[in-house]
Amino acid sequence: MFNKEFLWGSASAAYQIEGAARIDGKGDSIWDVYSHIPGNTFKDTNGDVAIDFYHKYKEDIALMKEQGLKSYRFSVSWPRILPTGSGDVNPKGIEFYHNVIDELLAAGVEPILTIYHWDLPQSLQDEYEGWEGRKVVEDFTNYCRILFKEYGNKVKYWVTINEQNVYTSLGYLFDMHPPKKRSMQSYYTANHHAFLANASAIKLYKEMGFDGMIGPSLGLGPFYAATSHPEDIMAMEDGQELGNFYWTDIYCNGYYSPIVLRLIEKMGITIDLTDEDKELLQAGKCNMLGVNYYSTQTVSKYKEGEKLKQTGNTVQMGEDALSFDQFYNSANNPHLGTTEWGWTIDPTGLRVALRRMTSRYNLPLLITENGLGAYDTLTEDGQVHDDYRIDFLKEHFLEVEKAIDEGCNVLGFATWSFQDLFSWLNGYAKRYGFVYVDRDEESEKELKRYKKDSFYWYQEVMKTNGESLHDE
Ligand code: BGP
Repeated sequence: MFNKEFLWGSASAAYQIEGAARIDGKGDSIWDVYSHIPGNTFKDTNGDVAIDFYHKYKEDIALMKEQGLKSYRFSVSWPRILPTGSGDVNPKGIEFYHNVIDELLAAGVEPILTIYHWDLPQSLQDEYEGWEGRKVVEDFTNYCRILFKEYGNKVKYWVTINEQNVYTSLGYLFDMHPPKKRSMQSYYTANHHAFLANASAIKLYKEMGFDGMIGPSLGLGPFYAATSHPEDIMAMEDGQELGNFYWTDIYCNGYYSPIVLRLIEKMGITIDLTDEDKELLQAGKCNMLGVNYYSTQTVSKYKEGEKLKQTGNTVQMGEDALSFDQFYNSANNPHLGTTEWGWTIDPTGLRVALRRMTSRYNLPLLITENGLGAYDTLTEDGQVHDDYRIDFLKEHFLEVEKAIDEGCNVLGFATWSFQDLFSWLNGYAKRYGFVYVDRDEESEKELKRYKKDSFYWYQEVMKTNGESLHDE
């Protein structure tokens, strides 16, 4: 059973929806620059216009109200608030998010604000290599101070950093996101600074006297072992340590686990972990963990010549992308099907994720992303029959209900996404929304919105607080 306060919701991110990339004083983010370099994104698409939420937010929020959405997770663009990352504030940026938040509140939709969803100000990348520079901790904290001061009395749910694991992996190991590097050392350095920035933000939030829920969202893919062979079980253990607990232990316990520290050291990596850092990590523990869940990861012990090629995005990683082969290797899971983009579909994996997090940390969990990326077809009479999306979400919701019944404290579920939006590496072809946005890679057309079948289905789920999930 879902309790009456359950935050049924949906999510998005600034760069993927806002557009208005270069107006009203906004500075460039690393994505504004990166997506304009040919070859970096699918069909060289970018978020210059995206779905123009910047101008259409009232229309979109009216649709949220019509659907009965209880919460909406969106992110603030750092360079819209601070065009050069630090220094002068852009009043138009501040005003825009006040407008969005006020509109949401007036529509009865609880705002869930993500502070950082990958659009770092380009100036900070230029000045000190972005996340690789320690100064990012100070600049991020300063940016947070502005947001807390402006919006802290209106917003009760804060996601500090979105999927630190994903943007650092894609940006520093796989060479698929900015800054398009391939360096294990850079990866761990950038992560260390992101941990400090996250902790510093949470510490500040508490110091400023706010009592809302705050924490990061991890891209949480629980690890499975390919077989019951003890060597595969050890591969899974290493996978969990390096691929899940590395992040969650620091966020929730406030320290690096000794196993992770040792595994990192074995790779010849040094982390500049000072006594002050240790204190900060302790002082900045989250009081809620955001869970972005798409699929599980099956691993086995690496054997020469059996390296499984990673799939999953239209833009593929290079053959020589860095990996954790010495500890574990991706394996196929014969029990699971995949999406049209090769992501395994595993609703039970979400329950596994919630259970593992609860038994390890016993913290409130907020599902901040989950959804199905698919090709949708708009019919001549303006409909989208996305029964596959309904099936996907229904299965995941039912597993969450079981996890709650088994003792997990789940605050809400934000599906990815409310509207169709720009997919970082897949242009506009891979759609996730309840609302179809009529545009493609070639043309923005009129960016008209259409309600999909899933829009009405989710409306009923929310209206009945999940009861309708059990209808035949
Ligand atoms: C998550 C990101 C989102 C979103 C989602 C779907 O990792 O936090 O921003 O993009 O994945 O990913 P994709 O668009 O690649 O299918």
